[in-house]
Amino acid sequence: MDPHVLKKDFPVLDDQTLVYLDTAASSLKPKQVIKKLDEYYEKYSVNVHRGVYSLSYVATELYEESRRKVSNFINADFEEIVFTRGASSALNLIASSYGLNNLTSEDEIIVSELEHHSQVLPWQNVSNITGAKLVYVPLNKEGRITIENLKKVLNKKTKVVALNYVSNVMGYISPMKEIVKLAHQFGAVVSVDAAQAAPHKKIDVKDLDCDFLAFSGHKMLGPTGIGVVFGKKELLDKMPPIEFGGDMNDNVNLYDASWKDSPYKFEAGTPPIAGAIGLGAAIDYLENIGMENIANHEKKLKDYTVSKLLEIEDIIVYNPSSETGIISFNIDGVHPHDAVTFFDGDNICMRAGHHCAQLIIKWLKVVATLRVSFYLYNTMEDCDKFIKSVKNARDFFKSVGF
Ligand code: 7TS
Repeated sequence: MDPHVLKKDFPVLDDQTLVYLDTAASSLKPKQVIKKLDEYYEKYSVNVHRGVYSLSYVATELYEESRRKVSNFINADFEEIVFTRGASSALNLIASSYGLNNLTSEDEIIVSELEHHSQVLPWQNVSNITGAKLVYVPLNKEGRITIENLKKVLNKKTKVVALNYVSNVMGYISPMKEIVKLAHQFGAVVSVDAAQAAPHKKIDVKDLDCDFLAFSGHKMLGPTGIGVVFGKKELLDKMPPIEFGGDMNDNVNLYDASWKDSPYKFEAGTPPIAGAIGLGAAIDYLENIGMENIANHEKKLKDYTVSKLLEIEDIIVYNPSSETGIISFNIDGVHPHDAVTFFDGDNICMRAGHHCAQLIIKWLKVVATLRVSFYLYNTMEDCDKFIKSVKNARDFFKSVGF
């Protein structure tokens, strides 16, 4: 893959001075995806599953074809894919439907300080309502989730293990296959937050054997407003809906109603039709390049950039050993929000803050970090521009007494 060629697919990058290093927040969108969205809105922008006319059949077919693409993308079965509004609503669905209906005060839920708020807060809510105990797997010295530490907290009371596959702050890949295997030995179900994994690495839910998995479309070249829950069919079938309304029901009586089978019972109301269709186009684009090529490219950029960063005085990198394209760092003595404003002046987009993962920021004992995250459209030239800007920022802030 040649990122210089790929860049041309991304209209935002028509501004050739722009360096986009904030894919972990949201990726840019290629024209192939934008075209597919335009096509939906221009040619068949009608509702799905209800109209008995040709246009509605077309929209329904494309919406369901995207479900097929998503299921193939992660090696799930078609009925195991529920469309949601994003990873956050996907993770909330899992916790609210499975957690609130299966856990009691006798039970334990394992999470970690490496989680995004969207993974940990829904389980905090389940814990508060059911009385189930929230247990944190201790992180190792680097801030990683390890099997050794998981063994210390897993026990017969553990009913749920809810962890990230790739951390949005540290970029570490959790040993998910081993985590699932171990959790299953204790009879726990595993809910995987794959928001930072699905865009960057091949996922095979059958091989992982995870029970649930969630991700967003907008971090993987797709539109905003679309996310995915994968759930094993036997679990989804037993879980109640958490939203009620049109299209998710079968028979409705005065005081009760029955639901469609999963996944449809979880998709109340008009679903994100354009979002799903756009996500299908994004998956086509990613598969065309190959997930392994994308992962290798990002790792190469990250290794190069970390090695250059470490040559600069006063730079602290928190995750030099990360296996993915995420770098968290600071300029010693400089608040990340001041630094990021400097980078913006060089037309470099990146994020500063707690990245919606305050627990790991507290664990690192810092107020915030700067974060770079690479994707398939980033080049070595982007890395060099970024490094130059970091050097200038460091020199500037030191010269004014930071
Ligand atoms: N889980 C992880 C690991 C994430 O990184 C994010 C978003 C989410 C869940 C939630 O996804 P959403 O699409 O519902 O927002 N992470 C980030 C980030 O790192 N910077 O901005 C959003």
